[in-house]
Amino acid sequence: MNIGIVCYPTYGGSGVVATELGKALASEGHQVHFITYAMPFRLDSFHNNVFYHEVEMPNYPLFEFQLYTLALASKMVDVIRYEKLDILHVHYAIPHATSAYLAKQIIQKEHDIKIVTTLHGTDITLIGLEPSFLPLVKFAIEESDAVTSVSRFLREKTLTNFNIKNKDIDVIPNFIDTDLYKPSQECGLREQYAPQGEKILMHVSNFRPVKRITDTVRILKEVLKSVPAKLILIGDGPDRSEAERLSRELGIAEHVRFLGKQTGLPQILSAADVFLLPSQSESFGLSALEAMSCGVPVVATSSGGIPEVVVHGETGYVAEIGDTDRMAKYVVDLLTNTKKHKRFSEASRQRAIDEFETKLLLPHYIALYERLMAKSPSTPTNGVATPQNGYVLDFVV
Ligand code: GMT
Repeated sequence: MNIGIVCYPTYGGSGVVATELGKALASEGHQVHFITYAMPFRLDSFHNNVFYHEVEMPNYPLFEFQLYTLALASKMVDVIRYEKLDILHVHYAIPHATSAYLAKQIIQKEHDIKIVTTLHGTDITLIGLEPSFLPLVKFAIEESDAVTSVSRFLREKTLTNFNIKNKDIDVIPNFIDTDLYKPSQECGLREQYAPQGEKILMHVSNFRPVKRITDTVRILKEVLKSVPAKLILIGDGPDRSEAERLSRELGIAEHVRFLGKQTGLPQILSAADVFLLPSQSESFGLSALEAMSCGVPVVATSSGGIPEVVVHGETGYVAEIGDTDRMAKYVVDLLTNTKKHKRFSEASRQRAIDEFETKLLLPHYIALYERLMAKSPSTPTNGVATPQNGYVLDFVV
């Protein structure tokens, strides 16, 4: 199949999922065309069957605000037309699903493109609910040929928040390459930051308010009352300076290390004893899954889809949002009970393999694409390309 993938290229879960999906599809022989404004950060090397189309943003003095939604729609039309896309899969509804709708309208007389929208999180739970976006998000969801969400929680939220009645939403959870994300020789991090054998708490995110990263500092403060420990924070974003300030105010700055954005996450995660995810809202929690796959138990909030990933009392613990004392108790419990920690670590790894391995979940996306193509009036039944409105479609069996 020829598949277009649209995503945010920056440090964030939806871009990671979209890029890993594209790479996995390409390795199965599909032609994958990424359409976005910058190279997705996980597309850092050459991959067969992967192409990248950059959205150009014209500078014009009259436009006080950038018109990305429109520039993206035009680029979509180009790629659909000249790369003969079968499927256009957009990740994160705003504004990608709207651009895709526009592109489909523009090209529909010559080409029957199928639009798949994957909902990831705050497009539904936060920013999508703003009056400036809500009607557009609802419309784009209803007009997509297929919609997927990354958790059951997000599916329910979408149906209720947007009052959607007649649309099936397939739940396809986030996935992980467990051969890449596995317990491994760590990268020397423990030696450098915990030389006295201190335990390591870790958190990875883009430090937006929704992640409540200051709660990781509060948890560490409590944990330090009973266990020598260090907190390693990976990533960057708006709440970093507040977390730095809080760690100084609480007198524990020497136990907190901010490493900024990093690559080589599997090795970094392998150095952790416990992963923290104290989010206010989390539709899935890909970073928790990455930690679990590396054999690191997770202590998190019970918000959103996290309990679909972290099994309380088996692969980690969940607590109420903001209950840092309870989360600290859970952390201490894991850090002071070697047998339990080992059991949780093994169960975490096993759950990643059994439930979320890429090889298990990729076929769900492929089946969805095939289902849509089978519905297409232009899809031939004999594997031979058919002209439609003077336009020849590629058909790959
Ligand atoms: O929804 C967001 O805030 C953006 C998105 C991203 O690009 O980081 O994150 C969401 O998508 C991830 C991948 O599906 C999920 O694992 C995250 O839980 C989700 N974030 C939130 O719901 C806050």
